[in-house]
Amino acid sequence: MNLVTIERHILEQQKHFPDATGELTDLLNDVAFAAKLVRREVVRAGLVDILGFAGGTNVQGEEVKKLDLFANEKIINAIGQHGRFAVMGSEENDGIIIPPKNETGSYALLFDPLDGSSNIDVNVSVGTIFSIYKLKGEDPCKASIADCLQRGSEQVAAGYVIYGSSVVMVYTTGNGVHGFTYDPTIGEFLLSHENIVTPKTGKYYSINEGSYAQFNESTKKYLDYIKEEDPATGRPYSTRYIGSLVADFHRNLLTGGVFVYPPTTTHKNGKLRLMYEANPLAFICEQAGGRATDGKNRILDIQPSELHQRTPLYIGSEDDVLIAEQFEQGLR
Ligand code: AFP
Repeated sequence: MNLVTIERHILEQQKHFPDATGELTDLLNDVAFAAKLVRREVVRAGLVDILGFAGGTNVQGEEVKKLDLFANEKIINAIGQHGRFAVMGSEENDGIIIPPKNETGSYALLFDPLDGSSNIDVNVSVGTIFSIYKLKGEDPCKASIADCLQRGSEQVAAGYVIYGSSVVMVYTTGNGVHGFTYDPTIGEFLLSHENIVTPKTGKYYSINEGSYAQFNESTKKYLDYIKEEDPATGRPYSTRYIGSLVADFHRNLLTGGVFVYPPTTTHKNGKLRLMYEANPLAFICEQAGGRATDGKNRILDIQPSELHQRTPLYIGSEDDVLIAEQFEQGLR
């Protein structure tokens, strides 16, 4: 059996980029290491006294669980200490983070330490999502928020780790999408899903339909459409909604389907974060042959203006996303 660890795969991928210095390879390995630390705590969540609310709210005004804080600290410390990133941004932090020894870094890291945190207490999958950009300027000591606020199309790598029935890390550096399953007996992520290609159409739609009353008429029409009986177009689709974006996205990536978080009356620009959720998953989705938009524009083309910017999100199988978009644009 030819076992390929994530470290080896990342190193092999470097060969596709003749100008690579190896720095990005080290960065991805740092992220994989941090994911192992977070995994260790996530799988023990029921055993140790870290369940429940930390008592505060995060910058999005949401309740913060202790495990979110733990994951955030672990990632900042494990990754920040090597001086490879000049600047970082986390969904849990209001502003940018400048790691100590950042003077040698030439990259910016944006991450959501534990996505789907309201699922922690009930043993449902959660995940870490990350996105890596090259600094815009030459001097890492001058790294600033501008290095974080780049279009998604500027990402040099993105990925996520899903802590589910097994722990899986998926990443892209713009040369396909690759997935690795964690083997706890040897402490390694092993290649399990090479070159993931998402189906062109799927059979699942993922949306929080409980918010129906808050949707606009276009979204309501789309939901009526997707539930209609029409065997020729594979309808009705089945609903699958976990409430952890990373888990819903991962399932749809492998099986085909569409995830929609549209504008609502309470979240006029959608709920999900452009920098921490939509951009990294859009990069992965496109690399796997899928599509990701805000209903009108390609996610990766959106010029961000703030770190915690929100966006509507239509992501998944190309044909399915196109149909959802057509409804959103009033073309159907
Ligand atoms: P939490 O981290 O607060 O659980 O939010 C998860 C999330 O950002 C994303 O992972 C889900 O897809 C989405 O929110 C669920 O939102 P709704 O509860 O509004 O459906």
